[in-house]
Amino acid sequence: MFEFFKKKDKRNTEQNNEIKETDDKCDNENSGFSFSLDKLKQTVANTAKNLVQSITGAIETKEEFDEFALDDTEELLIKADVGVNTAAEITDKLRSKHSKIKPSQIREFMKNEFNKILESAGSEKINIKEGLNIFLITGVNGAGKTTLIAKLAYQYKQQGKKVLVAAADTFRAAAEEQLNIWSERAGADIIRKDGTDAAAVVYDAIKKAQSENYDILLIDTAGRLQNKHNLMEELGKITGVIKKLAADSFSESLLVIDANTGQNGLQQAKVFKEISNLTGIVLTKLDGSAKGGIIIAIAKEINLPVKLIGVGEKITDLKYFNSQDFIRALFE
Ligand SMILES: Nc1nc2c(ncn2[C@@H]2O[C@H](COP(=O)(O)OP(=O)(O)OP(=O)(O)O)[C@@H](O)[C@H]2O)c(=O)[nH]1
Ligand SMILES: [Mg+2]
Repeated sequence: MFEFFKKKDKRNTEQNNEIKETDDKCDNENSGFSFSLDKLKQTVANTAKNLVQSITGAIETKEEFDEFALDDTEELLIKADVGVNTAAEITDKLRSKHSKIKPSQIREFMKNEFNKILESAGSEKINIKEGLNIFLITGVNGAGKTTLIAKLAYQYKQQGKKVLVAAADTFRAAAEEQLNIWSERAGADIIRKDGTDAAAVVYDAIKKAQSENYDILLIDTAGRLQNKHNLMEELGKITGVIKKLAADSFSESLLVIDANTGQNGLQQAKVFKEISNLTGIVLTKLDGSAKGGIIIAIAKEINLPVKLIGVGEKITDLKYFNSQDFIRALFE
């Protein structure tokens, strides 16, 4: 067990070094939260292969939607990570006797279905207003929470905002150190308190943010899902403190999901939604992933919008998610 943590801490130290080297290479063309359609296309190329090309390639040439073609469609949708229920629902629409859709129209049909699903999941805009904005960042181990905080801190600092980071991952000593290095690089201030519980760190951070007029407070949390009871208790306490001290400033409760975890990500979203009043999802490591279909599953089955995507390890590799651009990048 201790070996595991030692290994993980060593991994984090290595990560810090890597970050130091790579984030010097910030390319201005790619800075800020926005993303060109071409770059998005490159990022989702593997997802497009898995979710669009493989399905259209197999189905388009069939004569009609008989049971074989319908089964194939459903299986391919499941393989592309849109979720079992979503795949069944989409296939049922094709099976319906009112459906006049021909296999040759599968591409247009999927495009419309995905569009409708993403639109129904709510606004993708990050909620930012005048005054203090608190972001609570949750997710399982290694999903990319600390990296996300660094990226957010950097972007908001670039916009001239006053940014404070709270190291409420008190579970692992190296986690605070990792956050410290990241925050320094982003130019943000950090609140850390060795040997206390996470809620106490959050309490101090909110007090400081309020009295010193910060614009943004980013709260990093521990990612232990192994013990759901502890996690619920800790996150419950943290959200309790935020609501008590600064309910009006609680702008975003974001769950970080690693795109490569596929259907596991859906389970994570279900558990965390119960605990921490989620307002949206951040999908990290979309770069190179073939499992971006999870965005459809999350929208349909958890009813939460993806708000941001992680597209690499550099500090500028965090982009707004826009479902219309996502659909265009997949289908055009
Ligand atoms: N390629 C890629 N790597 C990423 C992205 N976001 C994070 N990572 C990498 O994922 C690894 C884990 O990131 P962390 O930010 O430490 O994850 P965490 O959720 O804070 O992990 P714990 O604190 O252990 O729970 C690091 O090596 C990051 O560089 C991304 O968008 N793309
Ligand atoms: Mg972390």
